[in-house]
Amino acid sequence: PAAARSPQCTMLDHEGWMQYAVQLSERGRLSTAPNPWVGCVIVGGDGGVLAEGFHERKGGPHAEAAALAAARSRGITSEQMAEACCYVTLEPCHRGPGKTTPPCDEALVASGLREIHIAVLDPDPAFGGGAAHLRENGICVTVGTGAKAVLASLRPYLHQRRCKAPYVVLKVASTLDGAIGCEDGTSQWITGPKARRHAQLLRASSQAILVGSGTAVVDEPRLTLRLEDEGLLPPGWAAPPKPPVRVVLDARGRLARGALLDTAAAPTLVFTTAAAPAEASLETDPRSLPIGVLQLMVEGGGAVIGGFLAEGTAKLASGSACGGAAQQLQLYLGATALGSTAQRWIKAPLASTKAVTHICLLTRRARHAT
Ligand code: AOF
Ligand code: ZN
Repeated sequence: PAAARSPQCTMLDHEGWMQYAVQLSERGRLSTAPNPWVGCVIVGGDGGVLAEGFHERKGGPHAEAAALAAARSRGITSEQMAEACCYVTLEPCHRGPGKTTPPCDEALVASGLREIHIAVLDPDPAFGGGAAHLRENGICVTVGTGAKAVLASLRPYLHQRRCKAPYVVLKVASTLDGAIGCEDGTSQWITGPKARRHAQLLRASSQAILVGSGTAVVDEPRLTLRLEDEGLLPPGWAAPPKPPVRVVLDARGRLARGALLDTAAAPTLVFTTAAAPAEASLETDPRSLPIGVLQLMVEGGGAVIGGFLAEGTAKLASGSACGGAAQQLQLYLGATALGSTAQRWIKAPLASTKAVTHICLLTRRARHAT
């Protein structure tokens, strides 16, 4: 039976408190994979914050567990909890095989809370069912509060759990006339410092970064993070526990040397085909590769980006529920290839064939222009 709604809670600005919980959750964005980033705030009957928490890393306390621990350490009584309202961005987890921490639904029931707002349900089939468990225990549960913001923030996690494939972000730095580089390599910096900082954060929120062998050989990118050196970590955010895995598509085995093969900086996974000479095959210890890629960032070059987009168009045309091979485009726009500085960027979801076709045209032109 649903508990009677406590009058205090109906007075509160539910959407506003959920926005606050989303802000808390973002502090874990770079560090929680393969888990989702989640935030939780418990608001007392008088409208003040009793406790809050966010999930920082797999194996550590979940957002709800962190908030409940904070409430205990502040001496919050179960009477105060009974009058409080709890906001959590993701459905509290339920007992399931392979869980590494205690289930949050049971902890919430034991806390004495009577009212809980959940923004979105957990699509992870192993740990869903928390909302039903809370209701069965007499807690008044509202699902959908602030859902729009959480759907946007948690998209990589939600996509990965639903589609069993990473959320793929294509990053393209392009001039307004559609060039992504010059033959002599002088256009390395289409982007200005602001856009490059943004791209660093994009790398940090990805668990893998992919390039083609052309980019690997010509640009010799390190594809590593320089967040702390450059003071790019937003205040209060937890740093990524590991550098993203570097992935190189190297069909013909051209990657014989270079910075990407220095695996002291980050692990590198090289995909070759039978067309590669035997001596190009490299040994990788699979145990050194972190698992759980929620977000994959594709950094180029033109042929690889074009390949992802072409495959995307085909999948979209076939009506695939999970969309194409890529889900988002980050397009950094600079004025000209030489000495230009992109300080603006466009983030576009690749959910329609129209968008993909448009971008395909752009990158095809770009390839011809280089
Ligand atoms: C929550 N709150 O803050 C998070 C949840 O191995 P575990 O114990 O960390 O459980 C992992 C699963 O818990 C993860 O796959 C997802 O379904 C859920 N994440 N749930 O109640 C949180 N991060
Ligand atoms: Zn949990």
